[in-house]
This record gives sequence, structure tokens and C-alpha cells, in this order.
Amino acid sequence: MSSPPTATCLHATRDYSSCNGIDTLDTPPTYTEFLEKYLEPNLPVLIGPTLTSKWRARQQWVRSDTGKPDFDRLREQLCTESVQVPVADCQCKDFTDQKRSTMDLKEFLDEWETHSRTNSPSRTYLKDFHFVKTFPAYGAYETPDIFCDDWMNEFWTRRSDMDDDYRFVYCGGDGTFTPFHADVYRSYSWSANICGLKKWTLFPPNQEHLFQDQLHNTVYDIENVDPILFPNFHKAKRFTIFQQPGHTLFVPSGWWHQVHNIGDTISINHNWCNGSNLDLLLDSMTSDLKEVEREIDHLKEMMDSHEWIETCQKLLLLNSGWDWSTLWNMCIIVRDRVKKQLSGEDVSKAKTSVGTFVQDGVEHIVIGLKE
Ligand SMILES: O=C(O)CCC(=O)C(=O)O
Ligand SMILES: [Fe+2]
Repeated sequence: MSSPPTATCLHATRDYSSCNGIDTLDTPPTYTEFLEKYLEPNLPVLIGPTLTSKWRARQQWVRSDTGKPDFDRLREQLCTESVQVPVADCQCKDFTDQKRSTMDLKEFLDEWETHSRTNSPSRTYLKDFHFVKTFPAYGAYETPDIFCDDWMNEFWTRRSDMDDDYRFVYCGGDGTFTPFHADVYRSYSWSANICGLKKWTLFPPNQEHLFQDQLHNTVYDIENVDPILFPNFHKAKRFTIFQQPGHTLFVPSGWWHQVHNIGDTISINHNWCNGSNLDLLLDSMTSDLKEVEREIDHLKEMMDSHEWIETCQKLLLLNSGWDWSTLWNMCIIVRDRVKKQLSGEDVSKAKTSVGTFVQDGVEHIVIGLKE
């Protein structure tokens, strides 16, 4: 595929007040439609099953007679060797998340199948499983073209200092859920449902004051909100959708959400970013950095300016997983790739396309660094 056009505006104004529902499309939009109607305005969209119908995951992970996961085939194809997978205990809160641990994939599938057979709710949710990294040759799915301008996975899969990415599989029985959150670094996500039903409740940005108490703790479970701590939560604008098998949801940047699985559910999702939400990532990192600076303000006098910046960046990396150099290096990788793609092309075209935009993005970060 030739590379898709990228957004050209760093500071798109986004207005959510006129958003009264989530668009659903029977057939996938063209890239230009997706860019103009959803990516740049930062609005969600649910896309019908043609986008995923040819995927191996849709064809082989689900039994055609019951619509349920094909546990035997999953074990046969994925458990030839022992694989450790990350799981969350949905009944155990651990700070702002669920208690996490790892378990053997076969053990997880056996346990899940028992719950499924006996129609008993599950509490163990396999989540954030780096499927492509674990099974690089398997080919469970292909990233849809509209989600291919993905700087995060481009950068992370090319990094030699770190073995990580943002390409996940989620598997959970009836009753498993993901608590209320906005995605890491305010990245986008897309989530394709393979089987089961997923109930999503989405909250547009700019109403965080309604979700937070005076100590800046955020609501954990929107179905159990303490009215004393969060007296205004009910005022928050929200949209609920039920995602059917085969359907794909685009979750925009900074939209808070909670997800409940109804029946046995498998989904594939990626976190990602590009020129359309780089400014939101930058804002998110800037506010994380300010928080770090506030927390260690009492140490500032003891350090010279270089030491202060280094310490804050180290803590930012520890707390958020990113620091300025992460963001910078990601932009450089993308800029170099775009330069290569454009070399030999018409210079006037280069000036109005992503090359200039990425350059702007990098300069924007340099300004951020200087401030
Ligand atoms: O499917 C889930 O449980 C959570 C997915 C999610 O939060 C996302 O895709 O952003
Ligand atoms: Fe999410």
C-alpha cells in the first residue's frame, strides 16, 4: 500500500458539543473520509464487518455453529509451546487498574472454557497480550489501511533498545471488563471484535473535572460511582454502543471509556498516533511533566538546571513510559521515512505533504524542550 496522506494541522480545534451520537458505517470509509470526518475532528466511528471478514482470527478462532471461541483450535494453534500471557483480575482493584499477573495461555484457555461451559461469569481477563510480537508469522489479521499511519508501532517495532509495541489481543468471558480510563499518552485506539459482544461507554474530552475528586482520583467503575466523592459524574456527556462480532471501533484521542464483555469475547486492538493527534500527545506529556515537577519541587533548589531537567525526564519516563526524547525519536524516525519516500518526488509536493508537517511536529517539540 502507498503511504496514506497525513493530517496537516497541528492545532485542529475540536468541538465535541455538536456530537450527538457515534456514527456507524456499513462499509469502511476511504482514508480521506476517515481523516476528515473522524481522525481530525477526533470523533469515534463504528465500522461494519467487511473490514475484518477475511481475517484468519475471524475465520478460525470462532466456531461457526455457536459463534463462541473455538477453544480446541486456539489451543492447537497457539499452545504448541508454553506461552506466558498477561491477565487482569476483574474483581480486584489495584490502585487505578485491576490486579495484573501472568499465566500460561493453555491454562487460561482451559479455565475460560470451563466458565463458558458452565455459564459462570469469569474474572480473569487476558489483556494487553502482544500477539504479533509473540506469533510474528501467524497472520491473525491485517491492520486496516485507515489505521496504517501509525507512528507509535512504526517506532516501537524498529527500536533496538526495547522490545515492545502496542498491538494487542484481549480475551475474556462474560462479565470481564476494563475500568474507566483514557488511553495511554492520549493515543488513539482501534478495536476489532472477533466474537462476543462488547459494551462501550465513551465520554468526550474536556469533562475530566466531572470524573475527578478533590485529590485528583478518577472514577474507577462507572457502574459504581460514589456520589459523595463524584457528585457531578452523572452530568457527564456519554455515548453507549454495543459492538457486534466483526465490527471495529475507532476510539479517538483523550476520550474516556469503560468496556464490558457480554459473553465470551475476543478482540484485537492497537494503540496508535500520528500527525492528527500529536498535539494531544504533547499536551498529555506536558501535563504529566508538570505533575512530576510539582511532586519534586522541594528538591529543585538542590540541583543545577541540567540535573533538574534530567531528573524530571527520568521520573516522567518511569511514570508515563515516555519522555521528551521518546517523542522526539519517534518523530525523527517518521520524518526520515517520509523524507526517503519523498526523495525523487516533486519538491513542491513535499512542501505541502507530511514532510513539512512532521518537520513542524519536531520543531514544536523542540520549542517544548526549550520552555
Ligand atoms: O476491550 C477492552 O476491554 C478495552 C479496550 C480499550 O480500552 C481500548 O481499545 O482502548
Ligand atoms: Fe482504552
